[in-house]
Amino acid sequence: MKRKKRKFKNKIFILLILFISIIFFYYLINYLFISNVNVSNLKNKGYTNEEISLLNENEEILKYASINEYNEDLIKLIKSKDFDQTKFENYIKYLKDNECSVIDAVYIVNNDINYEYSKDLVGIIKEKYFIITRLQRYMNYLDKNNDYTYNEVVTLVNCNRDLEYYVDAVKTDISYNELMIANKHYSLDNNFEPDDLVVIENNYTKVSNAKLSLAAYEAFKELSDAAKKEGLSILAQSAYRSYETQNNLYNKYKQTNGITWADTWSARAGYSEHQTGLALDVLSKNVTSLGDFENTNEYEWLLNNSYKYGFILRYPEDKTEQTGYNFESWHYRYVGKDVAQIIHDEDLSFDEYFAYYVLKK
Ligand code: DAL
Ligand code: ZN
Repeated sequence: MKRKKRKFKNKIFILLILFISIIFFYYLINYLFISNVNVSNLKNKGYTNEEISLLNENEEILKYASINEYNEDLIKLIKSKDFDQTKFENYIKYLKDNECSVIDAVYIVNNDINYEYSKDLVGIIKEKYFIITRLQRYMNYLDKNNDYTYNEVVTLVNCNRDLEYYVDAVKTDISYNELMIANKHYSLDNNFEPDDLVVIENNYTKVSNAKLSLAAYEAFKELSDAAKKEGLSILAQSAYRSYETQNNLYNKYKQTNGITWADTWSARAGYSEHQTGLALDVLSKNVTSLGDFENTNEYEWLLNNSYKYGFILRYPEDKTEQTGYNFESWHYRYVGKDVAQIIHDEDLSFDEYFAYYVLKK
């Protein structure tokens, strides 16, 4: 009885070994046969052993190499630092359709760019503030302004300078709250009025009944107090302006100085940041003219410190092309501390900040 059982056990064991061996040899023969065919095929095409082992890492690539002629770019491609195996087919197609280097093709495909190759394309897409949905606009703008640098093209298109002031303007999205934009491309409804306007206390303003949105006002008081501690006086001169007030102001400028002058110094009604309740013009105690403000210690202090309180100089001297307005040393815009810090550190106009960081398209 015992012997019978042992015999049975041995049989099972032998069968198992046999089964495992069959499977092992099946795969071994298969592997040796297939890879030998491939290796000699690839060797005949001109690939080195090192290259073949690289190709061998991915079935799709191996297959491609074995049915096509020797391709130096293929090796460059799989060796490149940012090569992504899942995009293999796209690289190959881009390289086939465009005369460009492997490095450029990898960069273009990795960034999901589907656009005919040119040196300009690479220049544009490598710009820090490049926004993919604006690619065609950048290329068109560059076409019309081929003396501009790629940086200028991206910056100006981000500020919508390829569009026509007022004509192509759209309604601004007020749900961005303290990041809502008002400029020659984004307008406010005639009846838009912030619902949290507060009257500025007398010791923070040179004019009575000046108003700001609550958060902007709190931040302005903090700013003004900090300046005061350093012996400086920063006071509101003009803050919130309704559509009607702005309309009267603009029309007065237009009548007195003509439309070109008016449009570079004043917003048309509906396009003014003053209507948002988030902007204000400032002066110091002893200065009565806006034009003189840039020569004051207060202006100097604001240049270095306003961002710490959430304010930015809205129309800087070196960004008039972006903002569409002349340099205004007196006009500050509340955006909150975090955003003001970025705008300060990256030296952006609010217009470009808005396109790249808020709208993202
Ligand atoms: N001065 C600025 C541009 C305004 O009128 O809103
Ligand atoms: Zn202003």
